[in-house]
Amino acid sequence: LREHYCIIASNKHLESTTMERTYIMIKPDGVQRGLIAEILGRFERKGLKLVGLKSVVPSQETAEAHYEVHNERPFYPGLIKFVTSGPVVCMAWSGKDAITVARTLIGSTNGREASPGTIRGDFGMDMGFNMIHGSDAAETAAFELGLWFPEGLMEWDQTITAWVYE
Ligand code: DAT
Ligand code: MG
Repeated sequence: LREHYCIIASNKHLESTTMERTYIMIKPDGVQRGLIAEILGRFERKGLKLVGLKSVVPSQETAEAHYEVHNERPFYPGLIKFVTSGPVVCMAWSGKDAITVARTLIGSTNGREASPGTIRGDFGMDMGFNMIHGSDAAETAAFELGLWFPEGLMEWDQTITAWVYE
């Protein structure tokens, strides 16, 4: 039985190597509106694991690097001004398919079109003021996590994991 248990335990360990990490950020409007705990709680209750958390006022350089893919778009200058205007909450969450799971919790970009039950669908009415950012792919997640958390992320065993994943 003990050997059997070890096989299950090591399979679980193997499976954990397919876990993803994603960069999530509560933007200045989410902070100003007092939605930090509400938003953070949704990720926490979902079963994702918090592996990075801090609050900063983003520098111009970090904001520009973060939104570089949009630098030709007409809304880019306003977006940079907005995201550097005050504190944001930087988070790293880990879990199976964490990138997609987080995007589903967040909802579509425009709050008026986002589904009820999503963060943007429940609290948002606009495109720019949509409260939260979530990485959209594995490559962008790796880039954004390195950009916002150059100090690295937390490694820890969460005891509830055994009750979150079968
Ligand atoms: P998302 O944040 O859903 O990944 P995105 O990557 O296309 O959306 O755009 C990044 C942010 O830029 C978005 O959260 C809000 C802003 N934005 C996007 N399109 C916009 C537009 N047409 N007008 C104003 N702001 C826009
Ligand atoms: Mg995006």
